[in-house]
Amino acid sequence: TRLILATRNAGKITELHAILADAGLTHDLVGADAYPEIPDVRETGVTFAENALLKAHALARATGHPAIADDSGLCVDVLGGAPGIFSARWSGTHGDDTANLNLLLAQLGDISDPHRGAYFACAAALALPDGTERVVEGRLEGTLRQAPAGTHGFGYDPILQPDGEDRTCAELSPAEKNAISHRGKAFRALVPVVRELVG
Ligand code: ITT
Ligand code: NA
Repeated sequence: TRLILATRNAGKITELHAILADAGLTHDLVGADAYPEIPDVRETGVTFAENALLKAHALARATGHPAIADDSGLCVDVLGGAPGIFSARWSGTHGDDTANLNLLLAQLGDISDPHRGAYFACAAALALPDGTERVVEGRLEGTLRQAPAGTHGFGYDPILQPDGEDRTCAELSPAEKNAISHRGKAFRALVPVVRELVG
């Protein structure tokens, strides 16, 4: 069965292929880039779950196939949860991971370690062409470093050190990150739902 991956973020696509394959999903995963005629979805929701559902519904409706979507971001305690749903465009340029990360580090300045708590959040949504929908969430709690470290992953990975780790997410191997990440947790919870509703 064809299952649309309603995202254009290359980092997410890489991780989702590994997470879903490890969970035993054998569907034919087709990215949104295979449908260039379908316009980008406007993320007008105010929560990760709302935005993930918007993306999944748009692709399911437009393609006639079941679609899964990811909306995710970094929530910083001392910033009241920002950048949150604005993580991809925090610096003003959508998807400029380096500019987004550098702006966030500048905003935190030298705020000391115990006050640098943050978590990654991921909402994983499934939508069917008939409008059926499900959404589940996962989190990865940690602390923000003063300076980036590591080359794996994407986005804010070089500055988030998961609780209980001495490395940043960008210093973990892809398999190590997927085992504990917000995205791994959310999509492993979505797999049985896909099995039930899609087959
Ligand atoms: P799609 O909407 O096409 O999926 P996007 O990049 O716009 O792609 P989001 O709106 O969900 O996706 O934004 C997610 C942002 O949150 C992403 O750009 C990263 O900066 C950050 N982020 C999410 N998951 C992350 C992770 O695992 N590691 C590091 N940063 C992450
Ligand atoms: Na978003």
